[in-house]
Amino acid sequence: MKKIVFPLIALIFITLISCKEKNKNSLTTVEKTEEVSPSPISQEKKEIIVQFEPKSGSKAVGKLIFKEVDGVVSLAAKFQGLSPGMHAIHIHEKADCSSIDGKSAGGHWNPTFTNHGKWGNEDGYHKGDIGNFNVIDNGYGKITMETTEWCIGCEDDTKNILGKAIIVHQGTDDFTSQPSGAAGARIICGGIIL
Ligand SMILES: [Cu+2]
Ligand SMILES: [Zn+2]
Repeated sequence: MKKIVFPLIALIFITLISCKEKNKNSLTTVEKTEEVSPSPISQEKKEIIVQFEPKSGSKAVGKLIFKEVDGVVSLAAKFQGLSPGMHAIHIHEKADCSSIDGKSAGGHWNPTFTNHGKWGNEDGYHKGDIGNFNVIDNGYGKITMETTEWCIGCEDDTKNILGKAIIVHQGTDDFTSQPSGAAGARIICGGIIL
Protein backbone atom coordinates (compact mmCIF):
# COMPACT_ATOMS: atom_id res chain seq x y z
CA MET A 1 0.00 0.00 0.00
CA LYS A 2 2.75 2.46 0.97
CA LYS A 3 4.40 1.82 -2.37
CA ILE A 4 1.36 3.08 -4.25
CA VAL A 5 0.41 5.95 -1.92
CA PHE A 6 3.71 7.75 -2.15
CA PRO A 7 3.84 8.09 -5.95
CA LEU A 8 0.16 9.04 -5.87
CA ILE A 9 0.81 11.91 -3.45
CA ALA A 10 3.79 12.99 -5.51
CA LEU A 11 1.64 12.99 -8.65
CA ILE A 12 -1.07 15.13 -7.02
CA PHE A 13 1.60 17.53 -5.76
CA ILE A 14 3.17 17.90 -9.21
CA THR A 15 -0.22 18.44 -10.84
CA LEU A 16 -1.06 21.18 -8.35
CA ILE A 17 2.22 22.99 -8.95
CA SER A 18 1.94 22.81 -12.73
CA CYS A 19 -1.62 24.15 -12.53
CA LYS A 20 -0.39 27.12 -10.53
CA GLU A 21 2.37 27.72 -13.08
CA LYS A 22 -0.12 27.62 -15.92
CA ASN A 23 -2.32 30.21 -14.20
CA LYS A 24 0.66 32.41 -13.62
CA ASN A 25 1.64 32.16 -17.27
CA SER A 26 -1.80 32.92 -18.60
CA LEU A 27 -2.03 35.92 -16.28
CA THR A 28 1.23 37.40 -17.59
CA THR A 29 0.11 36.81 -21.17
CA VAL A 30 -3.08 38.77 -20.55
CA GLU A 31 -1.15 41.65 -18.99
CA LYS A 32 1.30 41.73 -21.91
CA THR A 33 -1.44 41.76 -24.57
CA GLU A 34 -3.06 44.72 -22.86
CA GLU A 35 0.21 46.61 -22.96
CA VAL A 36 1.07 46.13 -26.63
CA SER A 37 -2.35 46.26 -28.28
CA PRO A 38 -2.79 49.54 -30.24
CA SER A 39 -4.89 51.95 -28.24
CA PRO A 40 -8.21 52.83 -29.88
CA ILE A 41 -8.09 56.13 -27.98
CA SER A 42 -5.46 57.57 -30.35
CA GLN A 43 -7.94 57.17 -33.21
CA GLU A 44 -10.71 58.91 -31.29
CA LYS A 45 -8.40 61.76 -30.44
CA LYS A 46 -7.31 61.83 -34.09
CA GLU A 47 -3.60 61.87 -33.53
CA ILE A 48 -0.89 60.56 -35.84
CA ILE A 49 2.80 60.25 -35.08
CA VAL A 50 4.86 60.22 -38.26
CA GLN A 51 8.04 58.15 -38.05
CA PHE A 52 10.74 59.24 -40.48
CA GLU A 53 13.46 57.44 -42.36
CA PRO A 54 16.53 59.14 -43.84
CA LYS A 55 16.75 59.29 -47.63
CA SER A 56 19.26 60.19 -50.36
CA GLY A 57 22.23 59.26 -48.12
CA SER A 58 21.31 61.61 -45.26
CA LYS A 59 21.48 60.72 -41.55
CA ALA A 60 18.65 63.01 -40.51
CA VAL A 61 16.07 61.90 -37.94
CA GLY A 62 12.79 63.45 -36.92
CA LYS A 63 9.35 63.08 -35.43
CA LEU A 64 6.12 64.79 -36.41
CA ILE A 65 2.74 64.78 -34.67
CA PHE A 66 -0.58 65.63 -36.32
CA LYS A 67 -3.56 66.30 -34.05
CA GLU A 68 -7.11 67.18 -34.96
CA VAL A 69 -9.28 69.03 -32.45
CA ASP A 70 -12.64 70.58 -33.40
CA GLY A 71 -11.84 70.66 -37.10
CA VAL A 72 -8.39 72.21 -36.65
CA VAL A 73 -5.38 70.08 -37.56
CA SER A 74 -2.10 70.99 -35.92
CA LEU A 75 1.36 69.85 -36.93
CA ALA A 76 4.41 69.88 -34.66
CA ALA A 77 7.72 68.54 -35.96
CA LYS A 78 11.31 68.31 -34.77
CA PHE A 79 14.31 67.27 -36.82
CA GLN A 80 17.94 66.57 -36.10
CA GLY A 81 20.98 65.99 -38.28
CA LEU A 82 20.04 68.42 -41.04
CA SER A 83 22.39 70.95 -42.61
CA PRO A 84 22.00 74.50 -41.24
CA GLY A 85 19.72 76.81 -43.24
CA MET A 86 16.20 76.74 -44.65
CA HIS A 87 14.65 73.40 -45.64
CA ALA A 88 11.43 72.78 -47.54
CA ILE A 89 8.78 70.51 -46.01
CA HIS A 90 5.75 69.23 -47.94
CA ILE A 91 3.03 66.65 -47.91
CA HIS A 92 3.57 64.37 -50.90
CA GLU A 93 0.99 62.13 -52.58
CA LYS A 94 1.70 58.63 -51.25
CA ALA A 95 2.73 57.11 -47.91
CA ASP A 96 5.44 55.18 -49.74
CA CYS A 97 8.97 55.97 -48.57
CA SER A 98 10.46 52.76 -49.94
CA SER A 99 12.83 54.19 -52.56
CA ILE A 100 16.33 55.36 -51.63
CA ASP A 101 15.68 58.87 -52.95
CA GLY A 102 12.15 59.11 -51.48
CA LYS A 103 10.63 59.65 -54.94
CA SER A 104 8.30 56.69 -54.32
CA ALA A 105 6.17 59.17 -52.33
CA GLY A 106 5.22 60.91 -55.59
CA GLY A 107 4.79 64.63 -56.22
CA HIS A 108 3.24 67.25 -53.96
CA TRP A 109 -0.20 66.35 -52.63
CA ASN A 110 -2.41 68.58 -54.77
CA PRO A 111 -6.05 67.44 -54.52
CA THR A 112 -7.40 70.82 -55.70
CA PHE A 113 -5.23 70.87 -58.88
CA THR A 114 -3.70 74.30 -58.37
CA ASN A 115 -0.22 75.79 -58.81
CA HIS A 116 2.57 75.22 -56.32
CA GLY A 117 3.09 78.19 -54.02
CA LYS A 118 3.41 79.64 -50.54
CA TRP A 119 0.65 78.47 -48.18
CA GLY A 120 -2.27 80.90 -48.41
CA ASN A 121 -1.06 82.54 -51.65
CA GLU A 122 -3.94 83.95 -53.74
CA ASP A 123 -2.37 82.56 -56.94
CA GLY A 124 -2.70 79.06 -55.54
CA TYR A 125 -0.85 76.59 -53.37
CA HIS A 126 -0.93 72.85 -52.97
CA LYS A 127 -2.62 71.36 -49.92
CA GLY A 128 0.82 69.86 -49.25
CA ASP A 129 2.77 73.13 -49.43
CA ILE A 130 3.71 73.45 -45.77
CA GLY A 131 6.70 75.70 -46.55
CA ASN A 132 10.20 76.10 -45.13
CA PHE A 133 11.71 75.87 -41.66
CA ASN A 134 15.07 76.94 -40.29
CA VAL A 135 17.79 74.60 -39.05
CA ILE A 136 20.36 76.09 -36.68
CA ASP A 137 24.11 75.34 -36.53
CA ASN A 138 23.78 72.20 -34.39
CA GLY A 139 21.48 70.59 -36.97
CA TYR A 140 18.21 71.03 -35.05
CA GLY A 141 15.09 72.40 -36.65
CA LYS A 142 11.41 72.55 -35.81
CA ILE A 143 8.16 73.69 -37.32
CA THR A 144 4.56 74.03 -36.18
CA MET A 145 1.40 74.80 -38.15
CA GLU A 146 -2.38 74.87 -37.69
CA THR A 147 -5.05 74.72 -40.36
CA THR A 148 -8.70 73.92 -41.04
CA GLU A 149 -7.77 72.88 -44.61
CA TRP A 150 -6.72 69.39 -43.53
CA CYS A 151 -8.47 66.58 -41.70
CA ILE A 152 -7.39 63.23 -40.33
CA GLY A 153 -9.40 60.45 -41.95
CA CYS A 154 -12.51 62.43 -43.01
CA GLU A 155 -14.53 61.77 -46.19
CA ASP A 156 -13.33 64.94 -47.98
CA ASP A 157 -10.47 63.97 -50.35
CA THR A 158 -9.37 67.60 -50.66
CA LYS A 159 -8.66 67.62 -46.89
CA ASN A 160 -7.77 64.10 -45.83
CA ILE A 161 -4.04 63.78 -45.12
CA LEU A 162 -4.20 60.04 -44.32
CA GLY A 163 -2.17 57.87 -46.68
CA LYS A 164 0.11 60.74 -47.76
CA ALA A 165 3.77 61.35 -46.84
CA ILE A 166 5.84 64.09 -45.25
CA ILE A 167 9.07 64.94 -47.06
CA VAL A 168 11.85 67.28 -45.95
CA HIS A 169 14.19 68.52 -48.69
CA GLN A 170 17.87 69.38 -48.77
CA GLY A 171 17.10 72.81 -50.23
CA THR A 172 14.66 75.70 -49.82
CA ASP A 173 11.25 76.01 -51.45
CA ASP A 174 11.30 79.15 -53.64
CA PHE A 175 7.45 79.12 -53.75
CA THR A 176 7.49 79.97 -57.48
CA SER A 177 9.16 77.15 -59.44
CA GLN A 178 6.60 74.63 -60.75
CA PRO A 179 5.57 72.06 -59.80
CA SER A 180 7.50 71.77 -56.55
CA GLY A 181 9.49 74.85 -55.59
CA ALA A 182 12.93 73.55 -56.70
CA ALA A 183 13.69 72.33 -53.20
CA GLY A 184 16.24 69.66 -54.17
CA ALA A 185 16.83 66.14 -52.89
CA ARG A 186 14.41 64.42 -50.51
CA ILE A 187 16.39 63.76 -47.34
CA ILE A 188 13.78 62.47 -44.92
CA CYS A 189 10.44 60.75 -45.54
CA GLY A 190 7.60 59.46 -43.36
CA GLY A 191 4.15 58.08 -44.12
CA ILE A 192 1.04 59.72 -42.61
CA ILE A 193 -0.51 56.50 -41.43
CA LEU A 194 -2.31 55.34 -38.28
CU1 LIG B 1 8.49 68.09 -51.21
ZN1 LIG C 1 3.68 72.19 -53.90
